[in-house]
Amino acid sequence: MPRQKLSDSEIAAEAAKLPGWTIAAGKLRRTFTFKDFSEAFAFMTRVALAAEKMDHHPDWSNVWNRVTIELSTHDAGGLTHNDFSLAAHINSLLAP
Ligand code: H2B
Repeated sequence: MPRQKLSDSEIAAEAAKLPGWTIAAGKLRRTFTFKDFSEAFAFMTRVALAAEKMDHHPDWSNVWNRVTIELSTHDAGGLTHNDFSLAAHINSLLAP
């Protein structure tokens, strides 16, 4: 049930498996810093394509070389497995 809201203990267990992300105001959050704007925007393009494929979209902002991503499931009003799946996928985009 990917869009079922997770409990606090489920969130803690999922978050422990997800390097780099924090829980802030009920959302998963991570800031990524790149060499310059082109690299930041290239990353955003890759995330956008993955998000569209998953039909699960980030709340995000970009300031030059920085991209801040917040994930939550709007339809569920909280965090679901979809958020953790997208976050793990975003991490995998940056894996060496
Ligand atoms: N993205 C996120 N983050 N949360 C949602 O609840 C959501 C979404 N719902 N992308 C999707 C689109 C929904 O609106 C469509 C109709 O499937």
